Amino acid sequence: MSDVKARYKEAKRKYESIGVDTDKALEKLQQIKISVHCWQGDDVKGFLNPDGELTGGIMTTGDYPGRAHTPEELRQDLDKAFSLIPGKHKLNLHAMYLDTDETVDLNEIEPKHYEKWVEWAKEKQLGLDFNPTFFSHPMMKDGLTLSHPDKEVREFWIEHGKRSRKIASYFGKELGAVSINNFWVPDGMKDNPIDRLKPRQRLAESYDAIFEEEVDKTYTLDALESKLFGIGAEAFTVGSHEFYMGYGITRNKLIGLDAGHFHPTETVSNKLSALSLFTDGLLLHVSRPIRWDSDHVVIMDDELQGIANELVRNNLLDKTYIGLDYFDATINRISAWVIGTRNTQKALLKALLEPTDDLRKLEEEFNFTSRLAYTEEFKDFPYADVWNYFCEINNVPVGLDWLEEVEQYEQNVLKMR
Ligand code: RNT
Ligand code: ZN
Repeated sequence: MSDVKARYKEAKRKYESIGVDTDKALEKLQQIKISVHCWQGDDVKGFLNPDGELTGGIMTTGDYPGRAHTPEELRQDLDKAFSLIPGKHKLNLHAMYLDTDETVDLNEIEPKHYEKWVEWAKEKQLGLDFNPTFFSHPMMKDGLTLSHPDKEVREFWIEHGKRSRKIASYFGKELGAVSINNFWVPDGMKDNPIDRLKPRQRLAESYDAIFEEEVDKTYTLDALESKLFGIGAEAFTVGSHEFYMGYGITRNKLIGLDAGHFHPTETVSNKLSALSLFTDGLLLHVSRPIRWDSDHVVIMDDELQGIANELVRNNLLDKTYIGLDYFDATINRISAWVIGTRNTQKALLKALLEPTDDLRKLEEEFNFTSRLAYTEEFKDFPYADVWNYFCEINNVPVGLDWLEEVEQYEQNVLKMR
C-alpha cells in the first residue's frame, strides 16, 4: 500500500468518527467541473490582433517570461496545467481566442473559427465555455459598448453578442456538455455621470436584442456578470449588480458573480443562498480581490472556503457553474492555473467533509457555543490526506510534486519562446 493510501485510510477512520464518509466526498468531488479560464495563459491578450494589446476595459500587470502567443502554445500550456489538476474539467474560452487563418472581426465570428478548440477539447475530454469579448477593441468607444448612445457602436456589439451564442451552442452540441456563455461589458465612466438611467436602458435594450432568438438550453446558457467599478470606470459602471440581478431574474438568465466585483467587505458567499431562491442558476468567477478588482490567484482563504461551504451546505452545486477568473503575469502562468484550480477543489473537498447535518442541528438548538467549538475543531481534521489520495487516484502529482514539473516545463518550453 502506498504511503498516501495508508494515510488516507487513517484519515477515513478519523472522519468516520464524526459520521463523514470520505469515499462519498471524493465521489462527489470527482463530479465537479471547474471552468478554467484561458486568459491566464497570455495575460488576456487573445489572438484577434497580432499585437495583442489591452486597449481598454481590462488590465493585467507583470511580464513573466513565456506567455503563449499562439493558440498552439496556449493549448500546450493548458495541457500541462490540466495534467497537474485532478479530474476532468472545462476550458473557458473568450471570443478573442479564435483559431483561424482568416482575418475576422468580432462581428463576423462563426463556429468554424473555433473548430480547432473543439477538436482539442474532444481529444482531451474537456467541456468548453464561452465569453463574448467586449473590450480591447476600437469599437469600444468612449469606454462604452452595448450602452453607447451611437446606434452603430451598439449594433456592432449586438451582432458580436448574437454570434457568441451560436458559438456557445456549437460547443454544447459538439461536446455534450452545456456551454455557459458569459456576458461582461466594461461600460462605465471615470467621473460622476448626470444620467445613469439612459445608459442602463440602452444596455437592457441591447441585451434584449442579443437574446431575441431562443437558443436550446441543453446546449448553452447565457450568464450576465456585474461589476462595481473598473479602471477608467471608477465613478459609474452601467452593468452593476442591481442591473444584472434585475435583468437576469426577469429574463431567466444565470447571474454571474465575480468575487472581485463587490465592495471589500461584501462577500459573494453571502449572496449565493439569497440569489438561489430567485434565479435559474448562478455562474461564479472565483477570484481574489485585493483592495480593488486585481484578479489575484485564488488562495485558500476564508472567502474561498465560504463559497465552497455555501455551495455544499445549501445543495447549490447543481445550479452553480464554477469558473475561475484571475490573471497574474508576475508568476509562472501554468502555476497560476494549477494553484487556483487545485485550491478551489480543495475548498470544495473540505466542505464535502463537513458533518453539516450535525452542525445544523446544533444551530437549530441555538447551541452556538458548540457550533463554534466544532467548526473550529474540524479545521484541524486531516483533509490534506484525503486530498492527496484524490490526486493519487487521479494520476496527478501529490502535494507539491507538480511544481518540479512546471519548473522543468519552464526551462524546456517557456524559456525557449
Ligand atoms: C472583468 C470580468 C471578466 C473578465 C473576463 C476576461 O472584470 O471579471 O470576467 O475578467 O471576461
Ligand atoms: Zn470575471
